[in-house]
Amino acid sequence: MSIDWKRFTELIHAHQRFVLTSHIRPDCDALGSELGMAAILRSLGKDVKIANGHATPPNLAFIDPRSEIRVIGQTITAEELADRDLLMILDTSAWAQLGAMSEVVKTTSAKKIVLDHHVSEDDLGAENFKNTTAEAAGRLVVEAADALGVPLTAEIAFPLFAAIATDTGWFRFGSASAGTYRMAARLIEAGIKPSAIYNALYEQDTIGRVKLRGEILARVEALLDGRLVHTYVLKEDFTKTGANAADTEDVINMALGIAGTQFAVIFVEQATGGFKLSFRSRCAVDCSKMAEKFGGGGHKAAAGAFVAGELAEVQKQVLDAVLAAMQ
Ligand SMILES: [Mn+2]
Repeated sequence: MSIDWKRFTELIHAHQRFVLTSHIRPDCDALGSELGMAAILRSLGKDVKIANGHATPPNLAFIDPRSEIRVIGQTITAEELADRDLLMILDTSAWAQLGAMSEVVKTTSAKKIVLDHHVSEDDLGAENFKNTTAEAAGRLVVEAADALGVPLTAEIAFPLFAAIATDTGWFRFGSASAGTYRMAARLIEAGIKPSAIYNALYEQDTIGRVKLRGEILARVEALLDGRLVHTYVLKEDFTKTGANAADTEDVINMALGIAGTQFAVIFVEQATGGFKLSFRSRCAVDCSKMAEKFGGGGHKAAAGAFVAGELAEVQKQVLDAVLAAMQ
């Protein structure tokens, strides 16, 4: 699906007061696309506000150094958006993803447009500018700048580089094409430093998190000639390392980095007892089906559940079920 940029630019030129929004649980593509688009529109003399359904998570605050992004009902009201004549939805086209902004989207008298790369059947009452083959919404914002004849400045390029870099897993997913690298090169030429963005995104661990990761990785065990790996975290590990429960996220993905691994399980002891399980799969075994056996759920490639009991018994129960599914 290709975008009619002529129509898009007509709509931009025909309006003056913009509000940009994106999805809840905002990621770097959502936030970066909003900030990049805001800078582009301001360079055309437009009045731009940004309002989301959820606050920017603290680990992504670096992308918005002037705290331009507001949260509806918290740092901006619906009344303050009443004078907007164009509402642009970026990086989503699903009602369920708009959170508290869905009420504004439903009731606004502004012209509505969607600029997105996701597949969705929802009718937001907007004119759609979608390219579901784009690796990131950030790409579409760069294309919008080109269509509008706006030169890329460092202010425009910084959030858009972060958007494209993160949606492609720092340019390593299958979605990262030669065109992605060419676009990244243009953004770098506009005056941004990828190393600073990488540092802000991926080099912000606490010492506690690194130590906790060490404990978890030291306990990795392999079964079925390495096709199945598992490890665990105990309550006392958190006190010992000073890490918190959220710091166990991603360690399971490191276990999947072992050559030959097809399925990984981590057992995380909960403060009130019992274990939270996380499953990761890159084989035919469906994580969501495995999680459902234990009252949990998720997706094919990643899922979770909770099982009460002591470590040894929980491990046996869960690993027996995984082994049976993998043999
Ligand atoms: Mn995206």
